[in-house]
Amino acid sequence: MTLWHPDLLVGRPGGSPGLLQNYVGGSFVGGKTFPKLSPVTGETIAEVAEADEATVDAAVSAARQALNGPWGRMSEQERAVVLRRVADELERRFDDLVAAEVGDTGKSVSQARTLDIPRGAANFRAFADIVASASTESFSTSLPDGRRALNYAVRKPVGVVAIIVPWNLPLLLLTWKVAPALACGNSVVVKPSEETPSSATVLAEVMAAAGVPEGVFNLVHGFGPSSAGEFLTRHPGVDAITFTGESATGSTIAKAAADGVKAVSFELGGKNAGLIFADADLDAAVEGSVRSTFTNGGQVCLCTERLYVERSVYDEFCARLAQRATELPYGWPADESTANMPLISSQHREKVLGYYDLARAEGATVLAGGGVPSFDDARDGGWYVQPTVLTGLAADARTATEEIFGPVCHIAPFDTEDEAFALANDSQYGLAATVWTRDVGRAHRAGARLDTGIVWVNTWFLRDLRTPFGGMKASGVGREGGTHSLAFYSELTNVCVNLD
Ligand code: NAD
Ligand code: 6OD
Repeated sequence: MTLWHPDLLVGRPGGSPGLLQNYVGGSFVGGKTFPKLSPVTGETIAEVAEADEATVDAAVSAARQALNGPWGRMSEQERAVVLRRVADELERRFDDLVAAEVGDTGKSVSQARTLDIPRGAANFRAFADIVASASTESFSTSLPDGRRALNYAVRKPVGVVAIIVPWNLPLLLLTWKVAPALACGNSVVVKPSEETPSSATVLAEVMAAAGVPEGVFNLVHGFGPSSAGEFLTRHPGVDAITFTGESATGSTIAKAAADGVKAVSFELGGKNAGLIFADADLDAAVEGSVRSTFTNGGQVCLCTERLYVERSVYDEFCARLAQRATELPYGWPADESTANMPLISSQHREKVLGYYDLARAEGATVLAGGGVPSFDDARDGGWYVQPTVLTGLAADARTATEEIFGPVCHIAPFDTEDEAFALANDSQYGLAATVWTRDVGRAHRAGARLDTGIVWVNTWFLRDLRTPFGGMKASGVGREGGTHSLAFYSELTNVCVNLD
């Protein structure tokens, strides 16, 4: 059955909607549907089958059963071979996945082609390599009373892993968790965001084509509360939950996980700081801040919403960033030059525009943007906002402290390095920070003193998948990436063999 109609999902008006279904135990299954709207035009582009409690239950049962089948008997090297086949198949379905991601989010084809979809395949290759070369510890033991033993650890899957992800980088964030979970021999039930059901549905087809055994990968569509998300996190058959999304949702899921004493990994929100020192290459700092603020419509958890600039270059930096914000091309997603994208939903646009209004009420100066663009075509039915640059807010203003998740930043001056680090750390969040400086000593001091899971120096969102990824404070619990992912997605059994 063809479930997929890429031509209808490129964010242009005029197509008829397709149907996206759940994937349980190797079969596509339906349900009551809800509409998926294009962020570009507001039109319905697909109908999505919502998983009810029985469908979620069937998905968890299928995942449990798969652990007792051929998947459960494979070695790490054999699973690595399957993961590489998944990566190959993702590349074969490249155009469909680009269309899926662009259709669901309204992002530009150039971003989907260069970031989102390649990272999907890269995630599977990286974790195939990581698991195939992973080792466990062993100890030759000799006790004071003369007894001797060999201790060694055996890595085992955790079991059935629930994977719940948001809408901003749908395939990238989903595969970032599916790949290590499968590499470690688990089976998974995934719930993509209700806003972005398409690439996950293609991924289900990819899993089947790559020969992943039935029940190892299951997909349930739907919402959070009283829907597939809650049914999944409360299900007693789920052994571990990995979640990416808002900090408040993480808190709700933590409560559900507590009832079943389930392991959790949380990648949550941020209000990330960028520090621009006067010794920085200012051209690079401006362009880097354009990227870190406006990429993906500012809808990346790693985006910079707070910029602090050393006073001697503050005026120049503000003027240049504001100028660049007004120059970013709109355009349809299919146009290669498009830099702006719509927000994901009308509800999210209301939230972001609410912060634009609040910023004015809190006394901000709007250096760029602050409103809604007008197109005189079908995009006026979509959810665009202008990239926005603010100054003049008090340090404790809500606009300067709460995560907005849109194309907006606030810029404030600083005078000393200590002050810059203190301003950056003055946040409930601790996900990422970006530092622009030519002073190598300062770069290392920033790494040591900034309370964030990631510190980028003279770059932003440069990723090596072997490195620890996650957030401090309200930005998360735990680390994934490289062997840190193996630690979450596997259990270790220590075997102690008496040598006497
Ligand atoms: P969200 O928390 O609203 O939703 C995320 C997912 O959780 C969705 O699939 C949603 O349906 C589901 N969900 C919602 N309520 C639930 C519940 N009660 N039980 C189970 N599932 C539930 O987040 P969003 O709006 O989709 O995404 C934006 C947020 O995600 C931002 O805060 C952003 O910073 C964060 N984010 C963090 C990272 C990271 O790596 N730290 C990455 C991307 C996005
Ligand atoms: O690059 C990654 O692995 C990752 N998890 C990125 C998260 C981006 C947040 O929107």
